[in-house]
Amino acid sequence: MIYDVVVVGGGIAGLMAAIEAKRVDNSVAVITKGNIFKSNSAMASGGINAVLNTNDRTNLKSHIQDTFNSSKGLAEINAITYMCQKASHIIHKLEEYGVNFDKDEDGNILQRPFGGGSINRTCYVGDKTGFAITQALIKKAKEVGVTFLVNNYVLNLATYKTSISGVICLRREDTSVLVYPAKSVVLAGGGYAGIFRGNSTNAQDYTGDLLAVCLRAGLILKDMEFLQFHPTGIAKTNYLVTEAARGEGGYLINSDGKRFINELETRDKIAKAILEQQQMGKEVFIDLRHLGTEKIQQKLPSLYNAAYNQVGIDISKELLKIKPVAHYSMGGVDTNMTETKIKGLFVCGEMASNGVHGANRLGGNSLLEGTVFGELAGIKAYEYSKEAEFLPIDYNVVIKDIQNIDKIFEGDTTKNFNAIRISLGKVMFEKVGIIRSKKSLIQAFDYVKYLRRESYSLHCINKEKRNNVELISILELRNALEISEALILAAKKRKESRGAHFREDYPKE
Ligand code: MEZ
Repeated sequence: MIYDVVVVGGGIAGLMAAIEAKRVDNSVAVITKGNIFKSNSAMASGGINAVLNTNDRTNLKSHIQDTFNSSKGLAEINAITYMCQKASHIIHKLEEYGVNFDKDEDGNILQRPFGGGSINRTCYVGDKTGFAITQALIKKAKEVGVTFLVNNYVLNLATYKTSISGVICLRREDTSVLVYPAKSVVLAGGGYAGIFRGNSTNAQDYTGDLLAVCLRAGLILKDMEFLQFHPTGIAKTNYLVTEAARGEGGYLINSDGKRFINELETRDKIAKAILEQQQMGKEVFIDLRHLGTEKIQQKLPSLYNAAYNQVGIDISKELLKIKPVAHYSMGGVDTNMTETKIKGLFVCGEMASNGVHGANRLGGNSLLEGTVFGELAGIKAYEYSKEAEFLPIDYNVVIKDIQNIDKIFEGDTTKNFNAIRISLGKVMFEKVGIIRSKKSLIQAFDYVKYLRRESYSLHCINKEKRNNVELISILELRNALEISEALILAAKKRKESRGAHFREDYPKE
């Protein structure tokens, strides 16, 4: 099982990278932790930003400027410019791959308004854009001959001197530790918003595994304090109420029936405004009734069904109660246009901190960033692999991983990993959530340190080697605690308020 290029992650960034890296004469594999249809990319349902006419310099400039403004000055203009300039090319490539963007009668791609955007530039497929793109990319990846290695959990990277030599994985099916040697590797494993379990749109296992892997490999994590809270999740279930609902004209109202913010402000501002309403004892709702059944069925069919099926609300007739939910990590592995300081290792998508989002990502830019930088990572990984050799694997690291897993199987415990996972999510939301302070961060830090100690005394109660869910959960939890610590440390250090990071003890930017 040797591949020229190994890509880790089956979301849009990873799929795009794999498609680009695959040529007739090489081998490319995508490793995924679960099944291939499960990724957070589908979560970005409202659309993907692009200025479609590349000659339109004014609107291209405004996309760059809006992205930079939203980042609160922390983004890197070169990276943003690259992304915005590539947007039109990416949309046409996605169309070629089979993504059927909504169009008007003349065949022009429709674009809806999104928060923080000075013009309508969000292209969409109803309210399931991320899902539609992911499906098309999976199909394309299969067509071009990418191999999918599903249910493989990455434990660590194998490096030789200053270069990548492969990826060390746990095969879930039988708990064996495997090494996948590769000439180059792309990591695109998503972010860490799932740590805020109970208050996150992310699946519960999106807790920053690969960031912890990178940290152990000596890479730097950057901007970890910037965690985006999406203003609107269904209050009871955390299901994402897409920003498209506000883009299409939905209102946010409180329990007095009053609107309290411009619904097309950036996400950081809206999330904070909602929290303030809640702190005043008010409930917050999204009101879509005035849009009418026809428009809702046409533009927001998935939301209509989800609200009805999950909480019994008919959004064309009733208000839907919402709350802000952890959605996206702006922080991640420090990269320079996908490159890292480990030669042959490229990082892209949500797990990368590549300078395009800064302190607050613009809605609709996540699918764009994932596809643009996924494409770039794939090209670079291919080019690197063309010139590179397979390098030796350091089996000391592999043996350590095997011993670590043996230890988790040996011994017994009365402690429950799930209870720790839930209390981590609760503490992170309460103390490191939308509003933070020195006091709350110190409390969270002490608690996370305590949980980290506890996590090292966890063992599998179930000793079965086939598909042991408990084992993966313990490994994930340890990574999540490490990443939580990084987030809290960064939040403690940033003694100011900026974008998604609000310190009540340092309210000024
Ligand atoms: O970019 C996103 O996160 C997105 C499009 C989400 C949404 O509300 O649909």
